[in-house]
Amino acid sequence: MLLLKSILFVLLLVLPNAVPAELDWWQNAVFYQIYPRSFKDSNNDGTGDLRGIIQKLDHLVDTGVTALWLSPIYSSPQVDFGYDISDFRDVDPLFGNMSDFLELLAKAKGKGLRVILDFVPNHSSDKHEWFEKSENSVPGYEDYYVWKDGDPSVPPNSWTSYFHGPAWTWSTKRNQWYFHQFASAQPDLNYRNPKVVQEMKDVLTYWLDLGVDGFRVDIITALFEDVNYPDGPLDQSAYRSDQPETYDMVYQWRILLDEYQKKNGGDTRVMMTESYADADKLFGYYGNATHNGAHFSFNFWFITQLNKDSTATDIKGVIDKWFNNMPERYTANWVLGNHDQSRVASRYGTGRVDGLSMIEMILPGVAVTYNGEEIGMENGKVTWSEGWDPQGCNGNEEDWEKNSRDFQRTPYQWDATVNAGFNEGHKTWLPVSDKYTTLNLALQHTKNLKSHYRIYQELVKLRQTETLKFGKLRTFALPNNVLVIIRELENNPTYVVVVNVGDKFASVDLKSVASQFVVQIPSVQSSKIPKSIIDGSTIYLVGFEAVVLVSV
Ligand SMILES: *[C@@H]1O[C@H](CO)[C@@H](O)[C@H](O)[C@H]1NC(C)=O
Ligand SMILES: *[C@@H]1O[C@H](CO)[C@@H](O)[C@H](O)[C@H]1NC(C)=O
Ligand SMILES: CC(=O)N[C@H]1CO[C@H](CO)[C@@H](O)[C@@H]1O
Ligand SMILES: [Ca+2]
Ligand SMILES: [Ca+2]
Repeated sequence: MLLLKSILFVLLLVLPNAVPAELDWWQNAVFYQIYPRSFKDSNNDGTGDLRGIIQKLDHLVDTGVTALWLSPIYSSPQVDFGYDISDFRDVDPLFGNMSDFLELLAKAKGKGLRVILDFVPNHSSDKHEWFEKSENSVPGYEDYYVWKDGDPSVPPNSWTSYFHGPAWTWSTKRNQWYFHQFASAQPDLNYRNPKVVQEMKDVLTYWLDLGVDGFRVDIITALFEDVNYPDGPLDQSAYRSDQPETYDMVYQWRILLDEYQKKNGGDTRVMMTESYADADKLFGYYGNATHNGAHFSFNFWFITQLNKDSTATDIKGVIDKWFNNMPERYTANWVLGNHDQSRVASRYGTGRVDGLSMIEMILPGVAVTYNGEEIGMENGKVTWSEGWDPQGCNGNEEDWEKNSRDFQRTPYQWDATVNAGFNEGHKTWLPVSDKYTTLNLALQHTKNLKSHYRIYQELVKLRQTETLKFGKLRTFALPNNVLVIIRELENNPTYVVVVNVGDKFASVDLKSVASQFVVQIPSVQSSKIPKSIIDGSTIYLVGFEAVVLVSV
């Protein structure tokens, strides 16, 4: 009894420091990105839709994720697959209608899933009513977009669109040029016009009123350009990306979200921003000394700074760089893929799929999963004539493989039935990968089978432990190309991820961490037995093997 009392006493002394306040719902969440066109086609027209997503909500529940982010579902001519929006307040008929969306929202919430919408503020479609009015100089709408006078044969400056060709298109209706960072069908909105600022704030409020849990802000970097649109052989990105006014707009949206919550109650409405910037520009999206910004700004460094040839030292470097630059009050996040990037399996090699999931999931903060990565989907095969993506199709055929983003957008591989279960055998908008008979969810779901999916599920579960929520982080890159990530928290088990980044046999000595470990989650190529005990002093790893261990 005395012993128990003294243990309790010690615990009480230690606990207040060791365990910080509970995390807010989003701070260790996994956000699952659904690319609606390719997820599930409920009506066999070849394109995924909202009713398809409703049918598959139980898959999300099964993964253990607690939030989904929908790529754009708004009315759109689909020039850039929904990122060209002709009505920010309605659902495209291709995906369903508003009642389908409301049903999706209610059913998702009923299953404990938060719903995040894509907010695409930089541009609208050229078919948006605002653009049509602006192009026709309807009073009040003249300055909704960026218009410049000039010679119809010479664009106002040398800037190029991200989708090839000049960033300017001549309007014969207005006899002026309009600016577009992306396709000419995606004219940039003019945020120096207070009416535009208010319109877009109203769009946010509109969806909040319908009950969404927050927004993922598309390509925030591009919002403002230098007011002079300077010409010449200059570093364009300095004038068209990450401008001071852009950060200010993010801070204004954050105020809107916070005030909305204050007024209407409920949980935090979250904002995440998309910028591929490096450290010097990126953290400004989280906020500054006096203002809060996004709850987190996507960390794409695994995508932009690592590849198939990266070593354990490179990976450790990217992780450490993040924490050395991020102010401590912010929440980290890790993004391995999305609909713009080659599939993880294709980018880093199929052998590294589980190791990367383990790294992403054991690190502190938010994890973001692009649909299909949980089963290790690979890039599909799409020929030049089958492709759709303007980034590929507007370029040359020789550059197709390099430019197109269609390969990572092929339909989700649900099972081994016709069209991978995406629909019932009708033509699909992009071809289904021919790998689907052996690479699909149903197969990986098989009981007692070791699979990318089973590993992913286990990892998501592990994130609920106190250690992974609050534990300190240590990282090591060993000379034999093995990466070790340790999470530890007083009075809790220590979790260690060991990843053999290379293809050579390797062994590691972890006895300074613990003399013995229990094997928690082995990668698919591992022969280690889950729940077995291994000695900390010599842990052998075959090429690419990865394993989550827990101290005993
Ligand atoms: C929306 O579409 C569904 C089918 O997906 C249909 O049953 C429903 O009647 C439609 N609702 C409205 C308001 O058009
Ligand atoms: C922080 O942002 C606000 C709002 O944009 C701005 O007024 C202020 O100058 C910024 N502070 C710093 C230190 O940059
Ligand atoms: C990851 C992502 O959402 N990328 C989008 C960024 O914005 C451009 C233009 O809206 C889209 O083409 C990308 O797909
Ligand atoms: Ca459909
Ligand atoms: Ca812009």
